[in-house]
Amino acid sequence: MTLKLCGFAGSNYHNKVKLQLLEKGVAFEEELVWTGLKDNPALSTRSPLGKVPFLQTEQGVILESSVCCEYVEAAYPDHPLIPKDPFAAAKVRELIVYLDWHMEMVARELYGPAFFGAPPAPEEKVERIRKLLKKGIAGFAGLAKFSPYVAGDTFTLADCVAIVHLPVIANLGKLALQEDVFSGLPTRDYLKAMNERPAVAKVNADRKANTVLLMEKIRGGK
Ligand SMILES: N[C@@H](CCC(=O)N[C@@H](CS)C(=O)NCC(=O)O)C(=O)O
Repeated sequence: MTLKLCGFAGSNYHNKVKLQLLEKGVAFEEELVWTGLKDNPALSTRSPLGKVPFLQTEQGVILESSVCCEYVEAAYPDHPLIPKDPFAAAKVRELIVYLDWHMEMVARELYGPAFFGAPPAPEEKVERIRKLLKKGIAGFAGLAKFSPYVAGDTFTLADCVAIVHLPVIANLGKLALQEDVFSGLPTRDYLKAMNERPAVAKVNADRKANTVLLMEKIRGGK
């Protein structure tokens, strides 16, 4: 059975795993699984929290994007995206935790009003998120190298995560916080350079096409 990545291409967590698979040259299929539908056994029977992405493997389902990525690294060791050296590997994983948990998950609290037409968030929530997000980004700024990759001179799994999260967080900053949350960091030049990679360009093209469908579904209340 070919490995299946289940989710939708408008999701940054889906794209984190997709970019890894493409960069490594692993053969896989995508199964379109939406979230937020009322009756959706394709999701509810496989993902107890109703979240995507997940991997459908010969042995069963694997949930959570970071766990999926670790599985992919272990099961498909060619073109490794985590260094062999334990310290260097830890530094890559550290960046991933910062990006996922101290930045993206914080910004995500305002995605509803910023991107999906939900009612505006109360001012105190906006200010709480601004403070937390700035703290997370300041922490990330102390770790990220951008030389030219986020962990140093080699493309790693941390780039797969940075490439999918940084643009969403930057947009969130503009729309919900009215500020350039990455001012002083070379994120724009980094993302432009990364988009020259065929795998990144494909992920971004698929994301744009799928986001049109996603917005139609949201507007149609489906
Ligand atoms: N910690 C999860 C986060 C995944 C996540 O939040 N996915 C979003 C789509 S980008 C989702 O499934 N949202 C639906 C929901 O939370 O109900 C992971 O890393 O896989």
